[in-house]
Amino acid sequence: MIGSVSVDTSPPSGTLLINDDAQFINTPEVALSLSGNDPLSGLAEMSFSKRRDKLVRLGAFRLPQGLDPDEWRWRKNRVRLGLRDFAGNVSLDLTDDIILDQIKTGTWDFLSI
Ligand SMILES: [Ca+2]
Repeated sequence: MIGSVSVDTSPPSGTLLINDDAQFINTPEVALSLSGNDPLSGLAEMSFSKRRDKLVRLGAFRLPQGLDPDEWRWRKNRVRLGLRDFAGNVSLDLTDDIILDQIKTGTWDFLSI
């Protein structure tokens, strides 16, 4: 009997969201959600970056550690995620941005009449 070989030419897909895709935050605490999927050969590896660094290979897919609030004190913050499957296909980088806005918009004046 001749075995069959599956050929996987499709890159993995995934999602990457900071605070459910919010555009702004006013405190540096964030919630990061990410997912990855590769139906044929499976997810082999993920790469991740916070701020604007180069992607760092992190091995097996997992929630990246070390996202403490100090990482998010920049005004504009970007995370990037790259995925690779066991056939070597690489996803396009997924990115999400969030802006830390801690500037008050105005002051209330209370007038006594
Ligand atoms: Ca694939």
